[in-house]
Amino acid sequence: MTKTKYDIDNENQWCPGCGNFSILKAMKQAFTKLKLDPDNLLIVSGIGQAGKTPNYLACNMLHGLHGRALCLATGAKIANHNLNIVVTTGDGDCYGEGQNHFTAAIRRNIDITLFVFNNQIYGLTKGQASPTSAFGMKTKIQQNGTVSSSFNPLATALVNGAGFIARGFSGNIEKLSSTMVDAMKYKGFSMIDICQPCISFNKLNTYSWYKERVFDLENNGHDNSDYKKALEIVHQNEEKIPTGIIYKKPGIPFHERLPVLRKQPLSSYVFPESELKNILGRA
Ligand SMILES: Cc1ncc(C[n+]2csc(CCOP(=O)(O)OP(=O)(O)O)c2C)c(N)n1
Ligand SMILES: [Mg+2]
Repeated sequence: MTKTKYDIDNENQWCPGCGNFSILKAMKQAFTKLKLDPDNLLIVSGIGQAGKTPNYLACNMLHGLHGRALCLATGAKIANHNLNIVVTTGDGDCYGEGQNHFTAAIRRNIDITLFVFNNQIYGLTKGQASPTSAFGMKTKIQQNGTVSSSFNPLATALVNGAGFIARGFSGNIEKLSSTMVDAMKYKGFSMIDICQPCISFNKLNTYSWYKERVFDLENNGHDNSDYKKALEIVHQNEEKIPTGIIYKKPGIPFHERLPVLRKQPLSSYVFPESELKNILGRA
């Protein structure tokens, strides 16, 4: 693989053949295309195999609690508006433990980019069902099959007002990295739900299972400004898996919604002593 300035020589703990390697490669390609300064790039994660990603990149990193990556990223963006922030998280981390933070970040339109490594399983803890596991899928724990309906992340994002939603596939690195570039250029909350086979614990959604179903929306003349069409696409059943940008519309990001943040990032704000005294009732 070509060397990039985001390479780092840390021991990698992913299983050989894991789809995460392709996602990492696509990220490096996207950062290279965007000429991002590693000093001005922050990767935030929660817990899981996907959560280990920041350890494998030479830039700033914040590895937080399970399900809480979006909260940390929100704080970082409020403190420093110029920082490029990418959250790398898993389907369990983001749509299970972190589900409330997922919708909160969308509704606030935090200007960050979310990459969900969606292998439809809890990988790190060795194969329990995740929110995106297919209904009825059998695992070591769910021996008679899952009893909850599968969570639909892109439909959730769309109906909660997300301005940039896309689906990627780890089996097509070129396409994935170009979607990542578009997501990072977008001003506001952008997300890519990335289909990624877990070769060790998900025996249903395998590489060949995805290969047979994945297709590129852009080759099919999709107009990504069409909300009704996007609604239809995010409700398509899993026999056909559309990839690429599903919906895109401009919006006002969170740090431009609040008057105090519009003027400066929180880290440069000097709280007036008089206001503090008023609040504390000792004026
Ligand atoms: C509060 C809390 N609950 C549960 C766990 C155990 N745990 C660690 S990772 C994980 C699931 C990770 O799944 P996912 O986000 O899909 O990531 P993957 O490993 O599949 O990439 C769980 C349940 C934990 N570390 N902390
Ligand atoms: Mg997972």
